[in-house]
Amino acid sequence: MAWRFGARIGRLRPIKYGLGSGLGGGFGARRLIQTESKQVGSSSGSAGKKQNKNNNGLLITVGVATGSIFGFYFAMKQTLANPPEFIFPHSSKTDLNDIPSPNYANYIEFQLAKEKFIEILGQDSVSELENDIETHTKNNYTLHEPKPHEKPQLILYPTSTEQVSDIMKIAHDYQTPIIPFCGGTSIEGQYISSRQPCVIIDLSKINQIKHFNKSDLDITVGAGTSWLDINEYLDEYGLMLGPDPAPGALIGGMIGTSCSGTNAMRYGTMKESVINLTVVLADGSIIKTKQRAKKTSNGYNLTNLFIGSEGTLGIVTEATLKLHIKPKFETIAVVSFNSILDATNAVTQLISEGVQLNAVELLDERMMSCINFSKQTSKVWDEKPTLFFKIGSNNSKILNELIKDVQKISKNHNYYKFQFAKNESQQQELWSARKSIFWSSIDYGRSQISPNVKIWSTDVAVPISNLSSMIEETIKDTKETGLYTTIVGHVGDGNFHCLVMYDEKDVDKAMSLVNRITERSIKFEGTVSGEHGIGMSKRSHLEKELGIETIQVMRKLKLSLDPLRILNPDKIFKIDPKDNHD
Ligand SMILES: Cc1cc2nc3c(=O)[nH]c(=O)nc-3n(C[C@H](O)[C@H](O)[C@H](O)COP(=O)(O)OP(=O)(O)OC[C@H]3O[C@@H](n4cnc5c(N)ncnc54)[C@H](O)[C@@H]3O)c2cc1C
Ligand SMILES: *[C@@H]1O[C@H](CO)[C@@H](O)[C@H](O)[C@H]1NC(C)=O
Ligand SMILES: *[C@@H]1O[C@H](CO)[C@@H](O)[C@H](O)[C@H]1NC(C)=O
Ligand SMILES: *[C@@H]1O[C@H](CO)[C@@H](O)[C@H](O)[C@H]1NC(C)=O
Ligand SMILES: *[C@@H]1O[C@H](CO)[C@@H](O)[C@H](O)[C@H]1NC(C)=O
Ligand SMILES: *[C@@H]1O[C@H](CO)[C@@H](O)[C@H](O)[C@H]1NC(C)=O
Ligand SMILES: *[C@@H]1O[C@H](CO)[C@@H](O)[C@H](O)[C@H]1NC(C)=O
Ligand SMILES: *[C@@H]1O[C@H](CO)[C@@H](O)[C@H](O)[C@H]1NC(C)=O
Ligand SMILES: CC(=O)N[C@H]1CO[C@H](CO)[C@@H](O)[C@@H]1O
Repeated sequence: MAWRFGARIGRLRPIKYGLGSGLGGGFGARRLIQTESKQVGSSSGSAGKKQNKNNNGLLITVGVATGSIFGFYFAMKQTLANPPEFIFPHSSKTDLNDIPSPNYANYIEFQLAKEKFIEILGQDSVSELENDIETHTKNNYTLHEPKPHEKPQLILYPTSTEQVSDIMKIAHDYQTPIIPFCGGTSIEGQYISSRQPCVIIDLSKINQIKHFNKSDLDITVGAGTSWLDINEYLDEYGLMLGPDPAPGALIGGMIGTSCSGTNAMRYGTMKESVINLTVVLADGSIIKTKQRAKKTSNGYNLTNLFIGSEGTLGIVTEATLKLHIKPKFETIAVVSFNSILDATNAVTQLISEGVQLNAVELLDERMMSCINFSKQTSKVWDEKPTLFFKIGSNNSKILNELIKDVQKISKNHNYYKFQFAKNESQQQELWSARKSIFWSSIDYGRSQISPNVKIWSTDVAVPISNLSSMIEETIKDTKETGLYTTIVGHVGDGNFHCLVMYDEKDVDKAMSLVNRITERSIKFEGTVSGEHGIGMSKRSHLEKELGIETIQVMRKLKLSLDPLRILNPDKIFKIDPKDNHD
């Protein structure tokens, strides 16, 4: 009997608080005592009841006494466990409801922190200017808009890893929320100042090319370096970076969102492009994730952990990146089809037959007609689903063979028209359509839908064999809503964006369409975000994709690296049970 009590008490629901020392530790310890005494009491009580049925007074007393002794014993054992539960929770996961709300700097503490920031950086690198605040609140493409009060109070401009480390030490001491910021081109609400007070660290001044090693095909740069500047620097060596997101994006932010772009099919995403990193952690420690060797079997891949973590785990200050040799010969082929299904089936066949392509972009007929409409390109286009191919090789004969392969397979799928560029200027002309999609869509929307048209872009990715069905169902769905939508897809990666255009009065209809498209990707064994990330827009979708337990493991990692929850709070998943944003 007593043994059974013991066993039950020993398996009491563990106390999962314990966010480390300070705020969390104190809180956890209080809870521990409360819960334990309550549980011990109730266990003994129910045992007493059972014995009562046997109508044996002595047994009851013995039962209760043994219960209390064992209860006490196991409570002590919990407390003395190694490490004690109130210092470090024993569970492998962290449930949102098992943690208290974070506790951030009050007004006075924030003023003290601000003085210290100025001491470290100098007055010139600590900005409170209206214009600076605005440009670090959102961009013109943001899908998930901040609320009017969600603005940073300070923008800091450090120039070295050491300064970032000093800033984090202060932020840690005063529990000040910090958001790392690079180009500010992310669109899913990745740098919303959801907590007050809030400080943005703008890394754009850490922008040196530190070391270029041509023979190893790697380059070490500051987090604030522009990918376009790196490509310009590498041009004379015939080298390039893989990822190509928005022109304004900088390396640190590209790592933050694990971005890609049109070249990802051939060269991989940011996840495949980083060799090693210098990272400043929440408490100000500086780490290097590994050495420069490309191949390694050296334990946890911390480089990978930081890529796509949206500034929630650490601040990247320097990165060593992989470089690619530009193909000596590259051309553009543009192939239109009678149906979108023919186009996607052609892509599936090209990929399954291993035809080496550098990029495959799909524009649907509505996108083509927006381009036609807006006259952003010198050429007039067939208003049909169209594939844009980048095909490259270091050998012109091989290039010609590849073009023939693309033509042959497109023919199997009844192409409508096949064109390829024979010289540089034709290449630019053909690719210009792909480049103009965003402005063409806006132009069309403003003139045909509403002068205040809004555009929300979905970002799903599915396994390539499911792409045709995914797009087909999506188009059927969009047509039924009556909303105007265009599609641009990095279809070689199974990733496509459906741009939903709407007037403010149709916002509910538009959002429910966006939600259906996003969640449809899960049915097709895909993801709710192929390249734009989660931010605050897609947290609930991510939970549906991965399941609550996987999110709890992410939260556990977050709390182990950033126990005070000061690094970019509220992004990717919730860290506060009182967070009411959907
Ligand atoms: C017109 C347009 C086209 C786009 N096209 C593409 C595309 O083709 N492919 C694509 O993948 N994306 C695209 N994007 C999205 C965007 O360009 C990418 O997400 C890009 O990677 C963001 O980089 P950034 O420097 O602007 O990051 P920011 O917006 O500054 O930051 C992004 C995230 O990273 C975090 N962060 C910033 N700096 C650091 C750091 N040093 N350390 C740790 N975390 C950090 C931030 O806190 C934030 O959560 C496009 C956006 C626009 C507006
Ligand atoms: C947003 O658009 C407005 C008006 O077109 C422009 O003045 C402003 O500079 C843009 N902001 C950013 C951050 O690009
Ligand atoms: C590349 O790295 C190797 C090893 O660190 C070094 O010997 C060589 O000098 C470097 N080359 C350049 C161009 O920096
Ligand atoms: C570790 O992660 C990096 C970044 O995503 C990736 O490039 C590299 O291939 C990974 N390394 C290993 C050994 O898995
Ligand atoms: C990557 O590792 C090399 C040592 O092999 C180091 O010199 C370099 O600074 C590291 N890169 C970063 C960004 O930390
Ligand atoms: C493309 O647009 C032009 C001008 O808007 C229009 O005249 C033409 O019919 C369109 N082309 C096709 C093939 O639809
Ligand atoms: C490219 O080719 C087209 C068609 O063959 C020709 O009209 C044009 O003049 C060429 N342009 C250049 C710069 O050679
Ligand atoms: C996705 O494709 C696989 C084949 O790779 C297929 O078995 C599965 O049924 C498809 N999923 C859906 C929802 O159609
Ligand atoms: C020397 C060299 O890089 N050769 C490559 C040229 O491209 C073909 C295919 O595109 C490769 O197989 C060669 O290795």
